Amino acid sequence: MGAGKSRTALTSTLKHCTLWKSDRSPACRAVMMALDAMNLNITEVDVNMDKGEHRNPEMIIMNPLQTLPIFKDRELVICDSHAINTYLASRYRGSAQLLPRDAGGRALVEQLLHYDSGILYPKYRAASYPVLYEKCNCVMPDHACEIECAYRELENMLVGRQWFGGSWVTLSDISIAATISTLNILVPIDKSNYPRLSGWLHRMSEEVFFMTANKKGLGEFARRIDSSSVFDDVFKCPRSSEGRRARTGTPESELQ
Ligand SMILES: N[C@@H](CCC(=O)N[C@@H](CS)C(=O)NCC(=O)O)C(=O)O
Repeated sequence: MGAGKSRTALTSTLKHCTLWKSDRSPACRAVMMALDAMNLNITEVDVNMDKGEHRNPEMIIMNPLQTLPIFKDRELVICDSHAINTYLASRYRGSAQLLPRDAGGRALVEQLLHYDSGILYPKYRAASYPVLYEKCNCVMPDHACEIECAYRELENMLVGRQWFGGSWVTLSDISIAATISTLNILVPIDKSNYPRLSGWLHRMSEEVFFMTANKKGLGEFARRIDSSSVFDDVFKCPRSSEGRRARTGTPESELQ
């Protein structure tokens, strides 16, 4: 049973919170999925990374690393998707499902978040940036090999379990799903070599939050990779998390 299907919490609107994001970024999609899984509405601002908007002076003041996502809750600014998600879960939902409250359960989820941040994400970056930014039109064999190595590790982690962090969907599944669904575009996951991993990704793709928060950006990333062309039609106005969900055609009632 996934958190997306079992949610009972009512939608909360946090008017004092803003997320600067780009849909094609897996790190941003991880935060958007967590927001949707927790039924939290905040202001979302689209930033066009192809135009370098994340390097504008006002963005660099918030995040000297010049990356997205950037999250602001009143005066607090957080610039890492994993830290944003654990903050949101513990500050606003106390969600024992997505982020266990007991020290051991939480450490297991955090271990996977560190795996995503320290192992998976650098592989995504190494393989995709030459295609996104250097006019390279394929994933280099060394990078593809590194990604296959991660698939093997993840396949082994899933022995005897349906989800990475425990018996249900946790924040670790959400972060890993954002990265792995994107890597799957660069180096498709072979079902016969990685049956558990492809089964898990299929289960994740059926979660409501995956459909509302990951699908569209994944498509944008795939088109961007295919064409290496720059999207100009990116939605520019600040809007609410609720508005983004509505555009996917998913009724708000299904999110509760
Ligand atoms: N560990 C960070 C990684 C953030 C990151 O590297 N974001 C990418 C987009 S997915 C970025 O902003 N890259 C800057 C660029 O493409 O110029 C997180 O999880 O938030």
